[in-house]
Amino acid sequence: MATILGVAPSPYVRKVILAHEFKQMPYQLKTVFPGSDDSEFRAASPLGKVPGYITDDGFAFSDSSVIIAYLERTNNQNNLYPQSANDYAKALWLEEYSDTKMTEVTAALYFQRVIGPLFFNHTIDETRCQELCDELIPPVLDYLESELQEDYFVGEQLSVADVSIGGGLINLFHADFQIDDIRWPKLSQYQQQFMSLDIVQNCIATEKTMFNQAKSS
Ligand SMILES: N[C@@H](CCC(=O)N[C@@H](CS)C(=O)NCC(=O)O)C(=O)O
Repeated sequence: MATILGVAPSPYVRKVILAHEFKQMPYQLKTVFPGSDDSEFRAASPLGKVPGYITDDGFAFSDSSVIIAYLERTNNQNNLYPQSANDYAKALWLEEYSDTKMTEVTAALYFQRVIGPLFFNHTIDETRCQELCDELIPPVLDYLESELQEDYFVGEQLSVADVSIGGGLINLFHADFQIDDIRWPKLSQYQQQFMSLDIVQNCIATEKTMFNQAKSS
């Protein structure tokens, strides 16, 4: 069975877990924190970033986008890459946008309000939260609203764009950021639908268990 090295609340680990769940591929999660010196982890992830990954035949590498590309090559069910060249390019672009610009701002708020206080003894910086909520996150949501089709970001079925962007929306959910359904009606509806998927509910439940353990330790 493949091993994901990382921590469930990481947006990039979450993305890889969701991809496995969607493609119905077995995996185990081995808890490794970012920056760990664990030699098995460093062999998979020389930069010390999570997720690292070890395939069921022992091949090790890292990066959520690379892991999903590998999954698509090795398993043909529930494809996360759209068929047409244009849709494929669009899905990869939205994955990239989510992994960079969207994560930069959503993970910053998630760190301020959840990850920092629970795991790093961090005191919430309210001025930074205000800046994120009022100035930095809204333009990202404006862009996503403009790109959203009906039920999915690309085509008629879930793709790597949804797994990636949906994961970013979970950051906002954990951080108590409400997506205003007047300003972002499609995205607000999309978030509700995405979060109601069983595979997403399971991910959120695992993450909440970790939060509760951290609270009580
Ligand atoms: N491009 C990488 C980014 C992974 C990443 O930045 N992970 C964060 C945790 S959410 C990390 O390990 N940060 C530690 C560091 O940057 O040293 C991916 O898609 O997997």
